[in-house]
Amino acid sequence: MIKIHHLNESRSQRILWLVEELGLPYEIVSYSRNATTRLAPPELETIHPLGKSPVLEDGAVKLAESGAIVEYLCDTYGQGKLVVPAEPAERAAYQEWLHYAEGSAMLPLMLGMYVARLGEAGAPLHPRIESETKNHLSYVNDALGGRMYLLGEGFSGADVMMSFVAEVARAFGKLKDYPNLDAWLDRVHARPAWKAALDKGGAYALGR
Ligand SMILES: N[C@@H](CCC(=O)N[C@@H](CS)C(=O)NCC(=O)O)C(=O)O
Repeated sequence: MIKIHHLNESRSQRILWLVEELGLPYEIVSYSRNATTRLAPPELETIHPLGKSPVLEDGAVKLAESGAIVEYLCDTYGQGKLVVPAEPAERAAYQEWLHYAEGSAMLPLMLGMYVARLGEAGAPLHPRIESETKNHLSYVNDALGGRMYLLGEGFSGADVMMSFVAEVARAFGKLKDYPNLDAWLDRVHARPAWKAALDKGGAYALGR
């Protein structure tokens, strides 16, 4: 059975959501962040050297990067349930979203979170972080213009991957100027599988 190593209030929530979308049986192994540092507990390092979440186990497969996990789950179990493009140009556009979420869009948001801890010492970095955050949020907002989901009418792993970007942006109060992105996040939060995953994943302040 699929096993998901899940850290509370983290990116692994979207993997729980995806397996709910796919209607798969799965087991959650839960870990709690340190209340002070917000870091993962050391037990996660016994599962994978990086000590991060999510980690997915499925038979001989063990994966510790969200984009790879989403691609694997959609390719293996997604046919007929989600949009999994096969035509090369559509597949390339889909994969671009899968990589873009963690490879580019999360960077300014994470930098904003870390640099905020520096107080005044971080001030010289704020303009660049702010302009890059706008750059990425505008790009995604424009891509969603007139679209229900990132690939069009059909829900896909691209929406799952990009959801965390929008959630973090919303948690920092940054979605107000991006109505398409804001409305899309409401749409994904309204999906029954999203709600089912929230009930199973425990505390997740980002999504509520
Ligand atoms: N790019 C990786 C990031 C993994 C990651 O940084 N996970 C965070 C949770 S959102 C984590 O485990 N943090 C705890 C720690 O670093 O101690 C992915 O998307 O899977």
